[in-house]
Amino acid sequence: MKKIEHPSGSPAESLGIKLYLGTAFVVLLLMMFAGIAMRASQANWIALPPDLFYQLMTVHGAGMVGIVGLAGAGIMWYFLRRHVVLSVQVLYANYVLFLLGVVLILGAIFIGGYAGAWTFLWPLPAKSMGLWSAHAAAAYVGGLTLIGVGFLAFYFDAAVAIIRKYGSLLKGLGVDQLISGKVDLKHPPTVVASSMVIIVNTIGTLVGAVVLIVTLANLYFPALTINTLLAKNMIYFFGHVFINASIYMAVIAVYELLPLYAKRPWKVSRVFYASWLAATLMVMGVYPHHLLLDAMPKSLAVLGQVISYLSGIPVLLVTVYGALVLVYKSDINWQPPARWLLLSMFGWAVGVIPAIVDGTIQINKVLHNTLWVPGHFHFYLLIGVLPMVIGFSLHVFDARRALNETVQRWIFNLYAIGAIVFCMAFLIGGANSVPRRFAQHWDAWVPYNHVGALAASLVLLAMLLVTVTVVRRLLSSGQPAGHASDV
Ligand code: HEM
Ligand SMILES: [Cu+2]
Repeated sequence: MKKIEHPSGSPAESLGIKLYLGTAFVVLLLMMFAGIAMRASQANWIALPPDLFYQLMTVHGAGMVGIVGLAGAGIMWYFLRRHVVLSVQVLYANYVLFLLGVVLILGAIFIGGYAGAWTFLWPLPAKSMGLWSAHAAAAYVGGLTLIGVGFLAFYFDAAVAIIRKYGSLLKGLGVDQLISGKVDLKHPPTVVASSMVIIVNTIGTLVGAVVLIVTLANLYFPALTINTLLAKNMIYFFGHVFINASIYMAVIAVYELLPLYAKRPWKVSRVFYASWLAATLMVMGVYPHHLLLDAMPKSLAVLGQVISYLSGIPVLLVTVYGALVLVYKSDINWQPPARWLLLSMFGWAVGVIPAIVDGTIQINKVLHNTLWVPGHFHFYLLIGVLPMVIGFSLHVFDARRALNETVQRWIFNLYAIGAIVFCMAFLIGGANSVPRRFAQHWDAWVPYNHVGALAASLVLLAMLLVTVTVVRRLLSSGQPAGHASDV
């Protein structure tokens, strides 16, 4: 494989990316530990008091979603920086706001006892039945708001940079080329994906900020309220868009790195542009699939179902199909990063299937609020997004120091098998009507939990070993590796 040195990365930039990634791996490990504690408690191996279970569930949900967002932002920034001029100060500002938010959230949960889940569903933060104070809820909501402000600044900087170079975000997205049919084969997929994420996640985060601020105000001025169903709509719009945007940021690693290993370029096309445009519109219209059980207008529920079928599909298809075409009969170099990136394609593609099943109204009536739901999203987060982050991290720093192939292969297998079994235990439990978000389980449900907790331990072990490898490379002074757009 041709090794290309980083063309323009300043030390401050490298350090910024290292901070994002190093923080991500440490937090991922801690949150996995919290996850295993929950699963082991459901398996009756340890006895977590229910209040602690829900605190862990809150920190795990918020922590995982937030940190995947941060890692995705790091990946996006690293590659987008090769094409447009980004501000390194904003990169750091986002990081600092993120950390401040985390401190507030940790204090809210472990000092204040806030345990209302990461979704802070209205009016739960204010109605704790004495379990936590208004201040604790305010610290949680305030922490999320700080993180949101950081992301808004991050996207604003990226938006300005793309508009400066390409004229508009729609041009970044390739819409003009899609319409005119004159495809510029040099237009980077990274800019397409980044433009999409900037558009949807700015809107999503702003909606989130509004409902966060209303929630905050209500804690101290109870007369100030919001319609419950409206609040739920806003929260799920924000939550759905944010986690999806994290996937769409992390997938840039596949566009930029897989071509390097397959020694073939990843070219844009009209189909590619059309898929990303479709995803831009649909990711925002699909969130009603979280509200199929609510008293929503039927038309919106139907819209939620229909778009659920279509939403993830275009980008997923062009990406997975593109990845397969890229490696098919290529003389791909199956080094560890390439393996992880291909695993991510598997996890993302397979995880979407149970998601679509659950997005069907008739099925949702039965499956919603069962472990089927964590089953599908752990599938595409644990086996889809995390492998993107891992593949990127193993590739990007100190690429000249070879990885021990045999050891890395074992770690990879351990992770893949553990993660698949772990998700299947959730899915099978859900198919048998085991509810989600229950601290205590009936005896009949416990066998699934045993399998899940065991498999999760394998994942944690593998992740620990990956983290050791990654952190050693982050701490070394080696230069960041190249990427497809240098070729
Ligand atoms: C070894 C890895 C992991 C383990 C053991 C684990 C375990 C768990 C458990 C036991 C639950 C609660 C399920 C229930 O409702 O009873 C849960 C929920 C959740 N997990 Fe994980 N998880 C892992 C990885 C991840 C990852 C990588 C992500 C995201 C990137 C993630 C995001 C979430 C979210 C968003 C929830 C929902 C929390 C809620 O219902 O409010 N988890 N996880
Ligand atoms: Cu959703």
